[in-house]
Amino acid sequence: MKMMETERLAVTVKEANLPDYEKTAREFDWKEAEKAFSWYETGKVNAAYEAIDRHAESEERKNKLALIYSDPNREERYTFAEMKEKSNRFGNVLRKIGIQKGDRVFIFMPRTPELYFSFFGAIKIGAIVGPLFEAFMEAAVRDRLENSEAVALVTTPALLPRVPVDELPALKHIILVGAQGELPEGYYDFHKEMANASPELDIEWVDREDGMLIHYTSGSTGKPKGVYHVHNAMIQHYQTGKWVLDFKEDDVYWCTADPGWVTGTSYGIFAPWLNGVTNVVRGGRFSPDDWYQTIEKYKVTVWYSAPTAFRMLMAAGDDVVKKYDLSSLRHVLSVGEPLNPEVIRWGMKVYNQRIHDTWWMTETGAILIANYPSMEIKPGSMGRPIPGVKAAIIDDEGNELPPYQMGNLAIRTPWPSMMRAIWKNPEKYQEYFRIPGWYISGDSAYMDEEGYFWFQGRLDDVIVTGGKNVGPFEVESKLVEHPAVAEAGVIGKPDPVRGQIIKAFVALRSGYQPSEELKEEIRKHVKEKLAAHAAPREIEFKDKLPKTRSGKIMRRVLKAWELGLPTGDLSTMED
Ligand code: 6R9
Repeated sequence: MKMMETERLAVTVKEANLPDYEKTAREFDWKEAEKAFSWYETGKVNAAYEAIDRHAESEERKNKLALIYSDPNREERYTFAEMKEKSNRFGNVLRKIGIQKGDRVFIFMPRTPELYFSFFGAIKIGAIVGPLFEAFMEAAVRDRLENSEAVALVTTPALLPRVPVDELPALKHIILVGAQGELPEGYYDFHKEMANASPELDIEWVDREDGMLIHYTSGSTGKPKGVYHVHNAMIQHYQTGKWVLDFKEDDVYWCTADPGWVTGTSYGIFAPWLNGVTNVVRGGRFSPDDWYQTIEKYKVTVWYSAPTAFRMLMAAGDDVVKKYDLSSLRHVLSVGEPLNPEVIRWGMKVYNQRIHDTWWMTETGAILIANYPSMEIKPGSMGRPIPGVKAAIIDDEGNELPPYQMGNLAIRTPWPSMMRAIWKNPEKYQEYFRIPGWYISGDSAYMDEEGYFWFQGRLDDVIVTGGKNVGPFEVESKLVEHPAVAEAGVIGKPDPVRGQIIKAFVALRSGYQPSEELKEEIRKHVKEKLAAHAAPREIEFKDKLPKTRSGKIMRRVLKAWELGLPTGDLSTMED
């Protein structure tokens, strides 16, 4: 990898919360961030208290809007005081049925206000919450409830058939949102119980290292892993909300992620509410018109989404953008996958906003590397580590590699929001820390001489063709620059001569027909704009690429299909 002239996008957000990166990175200590919370003095903590009650008890924020919820059938608004009351009631509902500190309470339902009341109610009494995507089918639900030994589940009558209750001995209580008629023993009507519960609750004060959340994440093999997080993570949710999301008192924030994905809890729940910011939640399915309407109607100022969504919006065309007034937007961010430079250029054109990429993982609990509003963006780079965190590229022996050398993206341990365990799987947990002093992310990247990190792919995805390392992301980004290409997934296919050849799966934008000429034209585009050795030797057109529910292109599935191998765990794949 050689040094290169990179495109740079100048700073547009002048009064950002991180005025001087170098200085903050030099001087910052996590102890500083802790001082924002009362438990700094008492030692006892509850993240739900800090996110909701703390504001509900303050004169300035108690009547401030905490949640603006909308979907095609519902629109509701709740102040911090109302959020406190609702979550208190739900905490009492859980206590009444016998839920105790440390018990796992799972939530399997669509994004609605009840999901958020349940989430905080459970955390307030010290339970550990497990949020599940509403789209999970029976096998996915079973694996997660079985592994976590969840005691209670909040769900809806429509989703209940996918819960194999009889096969889950630990699961004692089912709370149904929208229950009708008489319920058998062990089942409860959410709204009825809430109405009967007290609005006052004795919060369970816990230790900062006590459990708060389990997020299941799938690996390429085996069952999904239960990534376990503790209350202490809130320090980093709060601080990255300030520095990276750049929260200010009057912001209206919209994170498009579902709480079934870690982005939907760390940044759909904790970061905004720990900072006392008004949070928009949009239920229902993706549609460009609905999304733009959401921004226009609620005057969203800070918007956190994902590359897959931006690519879909880009494919929907510029004309829809023009139908809406998006002038409230002041800060746009992305996470989950590499953010293609083409998407950033398009964002500048149609939103007049730089899209800020951020990097982190379920396991890391919060953002670790980011493009700050106060910093130049280099399109295609994930940015620089947050102050208080050291990231490096290391080889398999733990040696730090010089700039531009591709290797393991690793983080110095610890940091506040780091996972504390893989639920009931200490061996898996240890694998991340196999090199002493480092967390090994499993991503491959390089760093440039200014300390910006450049993602190359998951380690398993890196392609070695004719002796050269090629990151699939570079090739995919070139592919989506071509006007016919909506999305692309690139894999290495075994080849007797070159070791691997590059194969691209391409979904076309509407209006384009698959043809041999088009393949040739696309191949030529990559060859001329990137490198001859990086041009895909094979291109296959697909209507859709396989993706996770959080929108990530599943290259391992493309590879398995190509090679006729087992696809591994598919529970997180979209329909
Ligand atoms: C938050 C989240 C983690 C994996 C991670 C990496 C990919 C996330 C990225 C990115 C390139 C970015 N990823 N952010 N790749 N650029 N800005 O996504 O968590 O679902 O656990 O996924 O996602 O491969 O290792 P999770």
